Amino acid sequence: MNTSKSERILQALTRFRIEIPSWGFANTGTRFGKFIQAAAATTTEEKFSDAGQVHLLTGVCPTIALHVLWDFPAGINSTDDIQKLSGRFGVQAGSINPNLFQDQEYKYGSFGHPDPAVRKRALAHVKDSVEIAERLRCRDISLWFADGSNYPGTANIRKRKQWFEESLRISHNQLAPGQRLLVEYKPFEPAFYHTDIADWGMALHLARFAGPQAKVLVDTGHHYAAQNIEQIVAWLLSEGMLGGFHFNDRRYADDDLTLGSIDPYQAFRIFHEILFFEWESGKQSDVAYMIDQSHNLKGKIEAMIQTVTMAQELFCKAALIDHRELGAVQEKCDLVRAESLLQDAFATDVRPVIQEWRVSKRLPKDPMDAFRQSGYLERITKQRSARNSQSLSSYA
Ligand code: PSV
Ligand code: MN
Repeated sequence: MNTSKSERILQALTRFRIEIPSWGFANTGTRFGKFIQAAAATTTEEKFSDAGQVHLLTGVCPTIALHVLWDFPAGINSTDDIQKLSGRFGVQAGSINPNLFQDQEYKYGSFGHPDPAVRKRALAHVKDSVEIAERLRCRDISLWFADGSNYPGTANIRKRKQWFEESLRISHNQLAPGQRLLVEYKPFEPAFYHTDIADWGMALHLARFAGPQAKVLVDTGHHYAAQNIEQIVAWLLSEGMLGGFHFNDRRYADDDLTLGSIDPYQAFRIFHEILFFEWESGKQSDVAYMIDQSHNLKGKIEAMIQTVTMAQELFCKAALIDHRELGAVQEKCDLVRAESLLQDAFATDVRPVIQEWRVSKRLPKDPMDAFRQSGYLERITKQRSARNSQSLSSYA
């Protein structure tokens, strides 16, 4: 590989960071049941500990996304504990995710619920989440709504849109300067007829309505199978409305598979759109890269390391594209040359340069191998298996 290519990779490595989700270390399942893992994290402390391992070995995951209902047992009063965990395990709190989908009150919706009392309750939870984020100096409050309906005629879609507009604007006005509200969309599930924020256009409208600190969050699993996600990314970038990503891969729907396991070229194309935009506009985009995966069958920490290193590789590959040349051949409509610039970059083995970079940063050359050698998994399996098998019996 020539020096200029290695330099491009090194520049990409210097800036690439990705946030890992606390819920990726916990026991999760499908709607048919949970498969309990002996080493799964059951407390916020354990989630921080596991996230700390991933960061220790990869060096690129300094923050952990937290879900308020799952990670803040004492609500807003948990922030001191979270700060202590950050200090102990070397990872900071990242995006704060309010939970507006799990309480019984939200059976028919949260911001879209016809009962104003439920909407008020949902608003109070978001207000608390903004306060939590402020105390922890977290920039992003990331909102996902399960709101929708299962049968035609059962919900007033226009009224619900209006309630969303109102509540998001109120929530936006509670933000501190510099904080952001990220609005996530999803076409279906758990609602199977209509979902209140079903696609990027709806999320874009609502984010704009909410105010200037609201942006759109793209979860790669939240699209219909044939959708061109990188085009959505390009449009949101050009509108200044792309706030961040929840990365994962999928074969069918919101499968939450590890990034790149099905279609690594897609994640590469997304990174390409971002880097091409940055080159053209001359400014670095302000986009939060986050992982949103829950691993049912793979070991959770290994799956996370696998995902992080895959994301890092795909980002580096995308950084190899010569934008000046791409722009020139696009103008000449030289389709084959333009396409091969992407294909050649994608086909380049960037791993040797990444390994050199890791060594230069005193990181293990191969984070997965280092994890397997470390004894951490064996230790936590011993410590956690009794509690996890208890939770197994409570599922029987
Ligand atoms: C919903 O499918 C989602 O993508 C949202 O981001 C949630 O916060 C997350 O998964 C965890 O349930
Ligand atoms: Mn998500």
